[in-house]
Amino acid sequence: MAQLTILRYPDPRLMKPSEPVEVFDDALKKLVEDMGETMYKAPGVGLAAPQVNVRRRIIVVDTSEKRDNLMVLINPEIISLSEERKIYEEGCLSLPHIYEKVERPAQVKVKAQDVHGNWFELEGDGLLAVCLQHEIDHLKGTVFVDYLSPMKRNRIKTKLLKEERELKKVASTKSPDRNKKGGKR
Ligand code: GNR
Ligand code: NI
Repeated sequence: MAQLTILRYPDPRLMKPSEPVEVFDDALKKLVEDMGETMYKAPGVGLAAPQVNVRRRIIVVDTSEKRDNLMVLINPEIISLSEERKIYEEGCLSLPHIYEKVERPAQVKVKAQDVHGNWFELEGDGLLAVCLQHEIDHLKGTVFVDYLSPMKRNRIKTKLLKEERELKKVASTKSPDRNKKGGKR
């Protein structure tokens, strides 16, 4: 088991579409396990492979109260969306501490493959419906802030980039390697 590094918005790798999974092997099972561990540790209710720098159509979701119901969806596709819509305050592990209201269909039906390649269907409402749509968006390269106004999105982008610069500064002054290769002090 291993924890994976989660990419932060606006990393361009989060904006690229993912490719379908074609081989259902042990490497896929290992990746899915590591994604589950990464999601629980974060903690989050979902995680998409592109968030951990893997451009494949793989998501993991657990919206259960006890956090004991890991769902794995490979090559997920939305089959139907309800007319009814709901507004939900969304967050994303790739945009730490950013929460904004997003309106989406309230119910969703999805088909996906399990780790063995067997197809199944899943229906969700409430947080599960939000989460499934949010994760499947990641596979298209879409992040929830793409639904906000350009002004709001830019404010968020600037804030996260500034935070990232601060994080890098702290990391470089704490690193024991800072004297090597002319690293900044
Ligand atoms: O952990 C998460 N919480 C969440 C809350 C409201 C709407 C969507 C989500 S998904 C998010 C984890 C994540 O970033 N998945 O891509
Ligand atoms: Ni997300």
